[in-house]
Amino acid sequence: MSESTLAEIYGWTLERHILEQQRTVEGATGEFTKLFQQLALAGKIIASRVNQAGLVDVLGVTGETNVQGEQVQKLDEFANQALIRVLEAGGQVCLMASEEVEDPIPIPTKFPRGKYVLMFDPLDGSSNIDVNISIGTIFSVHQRVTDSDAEPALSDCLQPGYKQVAAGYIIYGSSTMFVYTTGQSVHGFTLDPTVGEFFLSHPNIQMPKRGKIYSVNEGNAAKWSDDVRAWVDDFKISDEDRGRPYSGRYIGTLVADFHRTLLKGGIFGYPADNKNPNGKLRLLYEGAPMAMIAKAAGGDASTGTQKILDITPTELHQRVPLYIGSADDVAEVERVLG
Ligand code: AHM
Ligand code: MG
Repeated sequence: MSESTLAEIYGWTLERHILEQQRTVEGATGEFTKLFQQLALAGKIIASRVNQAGLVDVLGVTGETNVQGEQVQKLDEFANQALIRVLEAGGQVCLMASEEVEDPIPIPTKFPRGKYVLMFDPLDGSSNIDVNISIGTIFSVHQRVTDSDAEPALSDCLQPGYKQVAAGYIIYGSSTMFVYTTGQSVHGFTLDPTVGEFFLSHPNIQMPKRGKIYSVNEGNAAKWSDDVRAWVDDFKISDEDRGRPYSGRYIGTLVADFHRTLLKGGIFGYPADNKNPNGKLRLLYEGAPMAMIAKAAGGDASTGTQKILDITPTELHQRVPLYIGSADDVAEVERVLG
């Protein structure tokens, strides 16, 4: 990398970028900027612990089972606590929800409450923690809809994705990146661990209109509908005019599979199947935030029959079939399943 590019990158921290963006928002109070400072801090704390995996005692399970009926990994629990402790004291949030916690998480009365509702998957890709494969944190930000004098309630969480004011993820991979959108554009920041700051490395990310990669857990094929099987088989045929065959890539961490799809295009799918009629992934802190990012980058996200951002949730931990990626690739799966 040339010195001038380095200078450009080091000129733009995540904080400065958000401050600049907020300057153009009428009536901005600085609360949003502070919320992102807290998210970045939590991300740095989690990244530092992830990077010590194998050296300190953070691998393996806690022995607990979470609300999803899954074994809780030590790092899941650490990430969950890091986010809650940093964000509850920040003063920007009035309610939180986490994949690891059954009910919405109130802010203790000793802390001030802000107007934002934050939902997160603290450590996505749990099955990859112990094997040194990328994992991540996903977050979704809404404004509260209940009266500011009232107690925040579940209804503050159960809002459709198109009402999100921001969404993002932090990927703990070969480097740590913070990717977010407020709806207009998507920006990626890479952590320089020697400085302890996220720097703008991927401004204005655009997803290719069509890709060459499909990403799905084909081990589930026997449980899929004929339509889903036909959709996947179609990627493997030899047809130059239709850009076939596609390459197959599947990491098993949504954040990592989505990050690749965002940068390179193509499609990630986690279909419904005959055992899981709503698929596996959760709407509020997996599907909806990733859908907001995809859309802002020129891509799309769908259940196959409905846009992810249009779904009004009825439950906090609601699951949803998810097809997300390049706009043309998502349009195609909607044609097959619609
Ligand atoms: P998690 O949030 O408990 O880690 O589970 C969600 C993960 C996603 O990251 C990933 O896309 C999917 O589950 C992988 O599921 P599978 O192992 O069934 O392919
Ligand atoms: Mg997850």
